Amino acid sequence: MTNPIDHLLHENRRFAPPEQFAADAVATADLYARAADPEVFWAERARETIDWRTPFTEVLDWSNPPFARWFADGELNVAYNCLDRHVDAGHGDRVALLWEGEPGDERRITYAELTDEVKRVANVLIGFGVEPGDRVAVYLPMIPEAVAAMLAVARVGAVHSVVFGGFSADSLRARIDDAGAKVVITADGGYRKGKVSPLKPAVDAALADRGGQGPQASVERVLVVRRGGNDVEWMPERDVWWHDVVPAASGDHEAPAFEAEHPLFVLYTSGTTGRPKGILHTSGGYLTQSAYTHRAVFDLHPESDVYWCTADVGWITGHTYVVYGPLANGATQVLYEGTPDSPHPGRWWEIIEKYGVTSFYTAPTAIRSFMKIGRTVPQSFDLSSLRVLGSVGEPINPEAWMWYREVIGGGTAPIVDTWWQTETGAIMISALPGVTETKPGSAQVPMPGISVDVVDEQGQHVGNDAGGLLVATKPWPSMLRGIWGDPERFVETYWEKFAAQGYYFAGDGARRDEDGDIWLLGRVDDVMNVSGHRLSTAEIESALVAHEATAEAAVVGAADETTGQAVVAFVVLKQSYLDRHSPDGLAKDLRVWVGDQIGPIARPRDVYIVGELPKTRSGKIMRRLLRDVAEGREVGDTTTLADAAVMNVISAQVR
Ligand code: 7RM
Repeated sequence: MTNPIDHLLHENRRFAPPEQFAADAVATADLYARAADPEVFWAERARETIDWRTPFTEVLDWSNPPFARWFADGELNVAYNCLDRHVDAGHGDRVALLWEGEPGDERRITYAELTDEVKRVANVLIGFGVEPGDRVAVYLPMIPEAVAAMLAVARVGAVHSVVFGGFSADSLRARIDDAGAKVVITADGGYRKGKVSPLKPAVDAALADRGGQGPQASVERVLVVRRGGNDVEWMPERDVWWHDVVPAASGDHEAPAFEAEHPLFVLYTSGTTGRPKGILHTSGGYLTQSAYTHRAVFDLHPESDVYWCTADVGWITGHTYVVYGPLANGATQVLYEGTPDSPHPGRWWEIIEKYGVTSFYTAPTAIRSFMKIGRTVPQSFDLSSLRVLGSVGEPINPEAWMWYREVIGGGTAPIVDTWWQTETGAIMISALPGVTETKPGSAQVPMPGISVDVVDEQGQHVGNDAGGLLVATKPWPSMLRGIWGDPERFVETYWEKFAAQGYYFAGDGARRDEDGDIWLLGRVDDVMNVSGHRLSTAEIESALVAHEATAEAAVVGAADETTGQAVVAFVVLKQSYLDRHSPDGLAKDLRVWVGDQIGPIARPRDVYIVGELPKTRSGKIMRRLLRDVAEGREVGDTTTLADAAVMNVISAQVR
């Protein structure tokens, strides 16, 4: 196979950073040269970003690949680095969290207050018998207690497993069992879409007596925050209200030191098939890369910036860029409980105006859903405080990138498109906002100190202007250390494919353009093969979204007698288009459009206009389900869908 993934689209727009931005930028162009020896570079970053209780003398130990050890003889306390040291440095009065509840209630919490709260929660956990290495499940809404809970677990050297609050009792149970959690921290409920969405009942169901079926729940205690005010059942020997025990606990707690490789958290990813994998991260390397990338990529000036990452703490983006990165850097950030459209479609933009947000990090799926409703909503708010915009989670197509830049960023704020994974722990590929000339749709360049490549099936570098598979060619500090309880699956999933080269296989298709910049092309499992041409989902979807009618698109390969596979497209239209036009004949126009934009080989066989696309709860399109529909099969497992009803509607529309 000479060309593992065909390249079809061409992009020649470039945007240099504003002059003043570049002049004041945290990250400067010399970093790339200073990272010529990554181990030297990361050792410097580890010393400058972390207060080590015991300084490390070893940097990387790669003597037992793929099990890396970074800074292994150093010792630290992660929570101390996110809290106490800022207070000790005189920043106790700085606001850490600008919390906004969905109903409009608000709390401002300083570093001193958050430190005090975390010490008390740490003492409560110790009182429950939690010891270093024990697992604690966290199942909470986006409230300050979620941040405090994670940091308290880290502070006592236990391991948190945060389970997204939208997951069901069954998913929660599977995760509690796999990790063998001793304590669960939850809430009665939280606000979502204007209503209280209960959480405690799911915990009760997850821990319910199993009548001799399956493992006995390992959980001894459930700590419950009152947020929703909804009625809950109570098991007095097991359940404890947060407000009864946390304020009453001692506010004295000396943060003990743990080894750099002490486990920090497990986070489950569902992946495309089978049992969720508990991705394991450890302390020193993870915190180093989280804090460093957060500062460099978001150009953090902690005295003046107001940062906001919209991710839930139930996802890796919430772990790294809501909790550990920003707090290690002493940032002031917004934390928002609810959905983007509650109680009105301008809620996010209202929050940006209210708090004067300077740095905003969100997902392409959110940007495209705002494109769908139209620019008049954001344009009725003052967004002029924004100076840097980030994107994460999926490829951002050039059309959405330009909309983000113009409508949200006022045509000047640099956009950083950040590629990384639960497994990588922190950002791996991104522009530096004061350095890189950005290019709509491309994640562009590896971070200083990170080595990635695009290779063919044999692991050979593909060169510029060619597509292939994305790999990391050297270990990095925040890399996963394994899959909880399953070292073989870890080796097999990520390291076996390129064992000869010792590369980490990310599972994503990518290409380098003629400048050597990297473009992400979607998951390799989703690549289509049409008459022997390997086509990526990202490029055809980009072409579809570049049409004036389209807000969102998903394409899949469906079995086809003549071409092997045929491209089948599902598109969601913009409200502004529907207000002015009838969608009759549009499917045909879109087929022709794609053919004109990128060539006849990519022209979809079928275009279906649908109301919504199937997405995971973190907003990623689930193409597997669309493939089932396109091939006329029964739709497969929909348990990880955000809204299970979407597939019924799509199936009916296609039939
Ligand atoms: C951070 C996160 C990881 C997968 C990854 C990609 C996709 C993430 C981008 C992206 C194109 C990006 N972790 N992905 N960021 N694709 N451009 N900037 O999302 O574990 O939940 O997902 O997400 O496919 O492998 S994750």
